Amino acid sequence: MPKLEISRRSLIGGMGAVPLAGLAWRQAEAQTAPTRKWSVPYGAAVRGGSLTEDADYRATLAAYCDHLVSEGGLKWFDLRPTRDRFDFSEGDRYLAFARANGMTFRGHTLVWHGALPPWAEAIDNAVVAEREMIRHIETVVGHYRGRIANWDVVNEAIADDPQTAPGLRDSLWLRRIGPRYVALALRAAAQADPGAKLIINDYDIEFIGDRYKRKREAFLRLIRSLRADNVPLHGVGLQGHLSDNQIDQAGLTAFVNEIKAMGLEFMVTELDVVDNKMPGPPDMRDMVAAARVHDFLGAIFAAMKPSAVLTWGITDKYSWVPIYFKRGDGLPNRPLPFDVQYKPKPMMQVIEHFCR
Ligand code: 9MR
Repeated sequence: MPKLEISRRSLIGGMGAVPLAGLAWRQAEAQTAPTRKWSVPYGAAVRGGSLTEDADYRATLAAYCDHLVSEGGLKWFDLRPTRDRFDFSEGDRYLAFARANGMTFRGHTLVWHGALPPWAEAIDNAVVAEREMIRHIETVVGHYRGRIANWDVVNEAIADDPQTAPGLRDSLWLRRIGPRYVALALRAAAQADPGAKLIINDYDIEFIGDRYKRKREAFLRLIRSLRADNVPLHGVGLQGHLSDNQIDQAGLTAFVNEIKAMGLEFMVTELDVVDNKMPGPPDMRDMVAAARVHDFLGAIFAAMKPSAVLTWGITDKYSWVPIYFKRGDGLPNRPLPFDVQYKPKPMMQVIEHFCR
């Protein structure tokens, strides 16, 4: 494993003060502070090719992250190219990197509407769907039993605009098994590794607007019904793919308060800023993105400390955002806390401000 190639001083030292509202940057303190083990652990999603090829990438992850999660590798598409073959090579590699650097590795994701291989998409009946879903969870959680302590068991179960209860997203799992697939998945995961924390994860509940409010309500409805049925569930993940939409701070704080009242953990699982509709000049855009993250984390921390904050990648060099949300002005997207040269951006200051 490479030694730390970038020091905290060289990363943070060149930044200077950033005049972000409500944020006093204590540079001297930051230069001597430990880079990890913040009071709320920080982490990032990791990518395979970059991990092999890019030493600065490895060093930045090792310098800042207490958690890692894989962007791919543990999705059905990667794990199960055919029905009967489970390929753990990518996941095992991420886990080895995480462990060698004293990080914990979270599993993403066991049951999702996306990233399904063609053979799974083609499942056309309830018996096979249930059998394969359970076999998947038993095999994958079983393989990592005692080594992956935190799983996104069900990802994005809520419809984008839930008009009527229960408001679940159309997916292979809903179509073939019905709404009970969520509880089935959680129960199977608990059985496969009773020590693992089980999370349900979703997005788009943090913005101002009726659609987001409806999604928030549907998500809470699902969580409450799982609790009422004594389904094993330890926490709720909010992805946090932010954008030019304003954060509904009161709504988000109220949501997190509900989670807290149920005795569940809350974590931020995929934070980044989709910046295709934000101002052009990079400096200005970085400030707007940081302010958005400030609003988002501020609303969450007003209710409770999350158990972790993870960004969906760590550097603008490697992100899903340009694939789907390229800018009209041709300028590169800047969705993540470090730029392409691995210099921390104001977004990282905001994360540190809340988490350290
Ligand atoms: O960033 C991920 C991208 O590299 C993959 O191609 C894609 C499909 O597997 O998934 C992306 O990650 C998604 C995550 O798994 C769930 N929430 C939304 C993320 C961004 O699309």
